[in-house]
Amino acid sequence: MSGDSLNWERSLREKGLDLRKVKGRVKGFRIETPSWGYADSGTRFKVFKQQGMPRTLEEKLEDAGQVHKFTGVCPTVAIHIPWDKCDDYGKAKAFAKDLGLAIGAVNPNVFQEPEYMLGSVVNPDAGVRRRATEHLLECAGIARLTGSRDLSLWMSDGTNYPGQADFRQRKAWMEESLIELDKAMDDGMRMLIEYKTFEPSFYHTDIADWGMAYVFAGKVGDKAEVLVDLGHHPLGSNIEHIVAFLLDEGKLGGFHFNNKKYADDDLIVGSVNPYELFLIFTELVKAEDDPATSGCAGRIAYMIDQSHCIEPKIPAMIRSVLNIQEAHAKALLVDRGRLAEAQGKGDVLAAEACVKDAFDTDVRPLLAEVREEMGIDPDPMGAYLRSGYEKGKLARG
Ligand code: PSV
Ligand code: MN
Repeated sequence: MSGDSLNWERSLREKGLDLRKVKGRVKGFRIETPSWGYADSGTRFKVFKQQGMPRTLEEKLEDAGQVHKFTGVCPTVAIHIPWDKCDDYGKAKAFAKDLGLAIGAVNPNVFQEPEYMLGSVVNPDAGVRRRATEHLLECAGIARLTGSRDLSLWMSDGTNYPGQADFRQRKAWMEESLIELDKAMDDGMRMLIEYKTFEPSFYHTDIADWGMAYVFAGKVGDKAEVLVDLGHHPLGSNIEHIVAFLLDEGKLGGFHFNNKKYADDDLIVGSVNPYELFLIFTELVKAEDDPATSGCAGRIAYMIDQSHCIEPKIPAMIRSVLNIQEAHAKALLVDRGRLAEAQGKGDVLAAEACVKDAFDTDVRPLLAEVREEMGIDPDPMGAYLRSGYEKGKLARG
């Protein structure tokens, strides 16, 4: 069966899958885009400035509105504070609403101020630790004003040299700060704890991997869950295994989609390793269908975290959304009955072929049909490029 792409209609028929259900799940899958992904960004070596970049939160929301308009599945926009700091969050919320959008996760930023050179909530200076925790509390307040459910925390803290700091002391400070934040959060709000193996520090990171994030989430309690950013693992990590493990523990709260080839985490999701993305979705879809994990799977915030460097921003975001939808749709086509049977028999090759068959299925015509049924253009990228919005952006100066 390998080689040619499989036909999705035949694939559905042969597996006895319900077309309406598959389409319904594709239509219902929401993806949040990041405000910072629309603005000028680059690497520490160079920011290649593009023309017509949004300068305010309102302009970023306008651009995000285009992604939602042409894909139909991106109605929320994550904000980063202070990058998106504004005087009136109620007004920003209303502005978003007029565009058919809502403000999504609020991301505190404890990595930019000069005071944070040696750390934020784990800085050796108590005054700096206080300042960083106050910023987290401020963001909880902002989330209340914007009506956001999620506070998405990436703590950049870490050290560069052996002996620079006391790991356990820092662990205690981290815990203290997160617990204080938890107390300031309303019921129904969530704290998503992100991990990253390295960068900006290179010797150790205070929340280096999913296990550490899981432990902190456990200490904080019910509101805290783990956020998996696809770019934040050592090379060779089996991310789908981590995803399945966290789902099984009921502690997977969010995703940051992107692609990493070596170290950076800002490439278009699914551009380098679409099979990995599909395998991750296979675990997610399975967890949605399992009563033991469906509660956790149903709460997951799916967000893109990409600051594109050389790509035009809105098309890059649209491409990311399309890649995610393809991976999701393919995962919906895995023949679970056949897979369970092969696994039960220990038939390694049949099990692997079962997963690969779904991946090899060309779901693009299925997605085009879904889009038509949603009343949008079956070719979101083409429709956006024809719309003239890119040209219109240039008027911003
Ligand atoms: C850090 O690399 C990260 O993934 C965090 O989610 C930040 O909030 C985001 O990127 C933007 O810098
Ligand atoms: Mn991230």
